[in-house]
Amino acid sequence: MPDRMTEQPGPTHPPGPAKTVATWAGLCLDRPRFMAVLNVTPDSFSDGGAHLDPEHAIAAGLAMAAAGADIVDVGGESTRPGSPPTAPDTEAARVVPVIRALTAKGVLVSVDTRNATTMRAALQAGAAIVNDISGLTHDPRAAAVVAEHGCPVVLMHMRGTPDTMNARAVYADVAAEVVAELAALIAAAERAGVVREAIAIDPGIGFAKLAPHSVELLRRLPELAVLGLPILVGVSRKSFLGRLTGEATPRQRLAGSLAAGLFAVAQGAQILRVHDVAETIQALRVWQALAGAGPAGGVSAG
Ligand code: PMM
Repeated sequence: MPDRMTEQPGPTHPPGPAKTVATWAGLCLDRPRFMAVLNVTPDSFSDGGAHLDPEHAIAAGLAMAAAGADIVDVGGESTRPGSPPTAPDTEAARVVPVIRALTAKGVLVSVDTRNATTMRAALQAGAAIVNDISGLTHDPRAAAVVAEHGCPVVLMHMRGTPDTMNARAVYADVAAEVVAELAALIAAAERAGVVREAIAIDPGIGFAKLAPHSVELLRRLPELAVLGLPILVGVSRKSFLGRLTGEATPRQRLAGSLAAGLFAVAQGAQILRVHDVAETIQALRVWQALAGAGPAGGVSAG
């Protein structure tokens, strides 16, 4: 597995809307970065059950890092629409051994949780980043944990909770409302002591969004740049791809995920949250070589 300090040059940004080059979580965002999804759950919509066994999860996380993931995002709670909450103790027991093993091997790990006790346990186990689908609103102690640790944090937009969010997917102007609600999340995090440089934002594709909302948000992703923070996007295997293609099985949505991921990068996404790391990097390399955005070295002479 490549050490992240000696990583090979990866794909560069293809031509598209102007982006602010920044560093976040120690990663220079002069090129697209990849956050790999590792759900240590029995029931996640996209890969539920595949990595519930810690040994399998650790092996899968190492393979994702070896394939080129910049971050491995370890989650212990299913957040698919309608899913009930997981007890934070159960969640922490799932993620901590996996985080400890991955970080011991030099992998940069984020913890995908909305619970402060799980954040704290994960950070103590070596996680470097908090990824909170509730944007630090679900648990009133969460922002303080992030502020105290001074760690990078992903603030994702959603409304309600996974079991109520679909009923909250009502917008007059989805992009403008998501920008305004993200701005409010950023302000609240800053009031709690989180420094602005620590924050990345995420429009929350599929969270309190129906398929047309997700499509419009991706088309209007450049509007999020007004917030001046790194943009992370997760489209991988999501249900809007099923709506667009008729493919009902999340694991069968690789082609759609690649198309949507490339589109998101062209629209200004700087970090892509993906299940299929090698395939995504391959697609991006080819696309940017054809677009003339990447080094010719992206294509071998053979
Ligand atoms: N999507 C899922 C879970 N966590 N976190 C962020 N920041 N962005 C996302 O789009 C996101 C997330 C959905 O479930 P999955 O883990 O099965 O992909």
